[in-house]
Amino acid sequence: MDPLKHKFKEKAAALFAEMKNLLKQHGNLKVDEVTLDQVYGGARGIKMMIWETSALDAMEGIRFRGYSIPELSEKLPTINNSKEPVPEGLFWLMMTDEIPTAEDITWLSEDWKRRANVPSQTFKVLDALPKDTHPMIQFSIAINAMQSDSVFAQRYSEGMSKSEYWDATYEDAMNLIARLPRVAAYIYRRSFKNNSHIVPDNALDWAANYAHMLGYDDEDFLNLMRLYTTIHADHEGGNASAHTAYLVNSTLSDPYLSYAGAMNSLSGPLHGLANQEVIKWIFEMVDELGITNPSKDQIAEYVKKTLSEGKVVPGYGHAVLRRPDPRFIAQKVFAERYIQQDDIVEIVWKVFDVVPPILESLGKVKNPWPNVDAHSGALLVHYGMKEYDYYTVLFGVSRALGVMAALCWTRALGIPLERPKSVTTTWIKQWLAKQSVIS
Ligand code: CMX
Repeated sequence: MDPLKHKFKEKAAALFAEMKNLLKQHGNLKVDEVTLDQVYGGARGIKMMIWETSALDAMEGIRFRGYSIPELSEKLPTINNSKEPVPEGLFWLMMTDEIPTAEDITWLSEDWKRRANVPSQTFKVLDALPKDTHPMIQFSIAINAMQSDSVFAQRYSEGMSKSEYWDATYEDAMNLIARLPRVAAYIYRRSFKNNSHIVPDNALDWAANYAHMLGYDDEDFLNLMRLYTTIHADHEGGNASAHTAYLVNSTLSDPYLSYAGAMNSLSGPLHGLANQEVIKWIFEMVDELGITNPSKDQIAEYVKKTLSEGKVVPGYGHAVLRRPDPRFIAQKVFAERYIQQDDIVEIVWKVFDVVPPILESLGKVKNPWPNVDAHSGALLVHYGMKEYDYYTVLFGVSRALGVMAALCWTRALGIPLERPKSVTTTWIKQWLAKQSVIS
């Protein structure tokens, strides 16, 4: 058994026993109350699922196994002279709740290389699609196409015992993560670079190799990809893409089918697609104003126009966060460190000054601050990746780390089929009448 799987097995067995004991002793205690606002309001804040790999605090932002992003930068070991944390380290941490050694992540990086062989039909399926198919649709289809290789589906059909579900999920999770950069880079090169594909460089770590296969070998871009794929990896379980994967996987659909579902969810403009919408919105603003360095007043006017047209300001607001997203801040710090001067980056920083007071003045927006998507596109444009239709695929490659680690935990804990209760408005009115609230 490989060292990560071995460690995971021990940790998972211990948590399983603890969970059983907690449920036996306290299973009928209430952890939450649900208001009518929450029932009609997208189930905001209702505690109803287990997600071991990260937790989101409204004020502090994301913590992965208790560590903030700056703490991860300090504590996670690096490889290949990386100046940024590498996602191999974060994945190990999410799986084991332990900071890995440099040796651990070197092993993991090599293991993903061994698993990276993409089933050939995946490329044939992609090649059959019109070239202008949105990259996220191609990505979702490609993940479904790889499903024929699912260890979970194969072993289930052979009568696998429940106690082995975590093991088969682990194999699929590791294979899927290993293969995504190749598939995602293939989509980029076929959509935007005339089908001129780039072979992997096995001397590189996972994120750097992805950057290389995309066609960007600048050392700073490799570091950007390491940071990008680390900070986008997980955002607790309730966000739409993670929750979709959790729901689909709860039916014992295998990790490929679950992750394709997650990617369809990430493709929405209120979620992952917002990263393309931000840059599109900035490009349109610059085009309309006819200048590359608009003033804060000009940006404010453009923001007001966007709102008056009944649209949202992309990259701002969040369902949980109530402060600037630390993932936005991490990217700002990256830009300050690596980029001397860049018009689009400067626009992003001016927008950061201008938008919050305007959104606050609407009196209804709960969080006027930037989220992760407000900054990422400007960094990509700086290094030459201007094809913003592709940006959500980068997010999707990264998000696999958190979701796949979490699915290993979910299957190890034997979490059952998810099936919340829905009600009708008629039921609500009858219920209110019983509370003597309405007659
Ligand atoms: N611009 C304009 N209006 C906004 C807004 C924004 N950025 N953010 C919230 N609002 C509006 C909502 O549309 C809602 O208006 P109505 O009552 O008229 O429908 C009102 O403010 C209250 O919304 P909220 O409770 O503050 O926010 P929600 O939890 O409902 O929604 C989110 C959160 C992210 C969907 C929303 O802030 C938004 O649409 N932001 C822009 C899109 C975006 O950046 N999404 C990426 C989020 C991060 C990610 O998942 O990747």
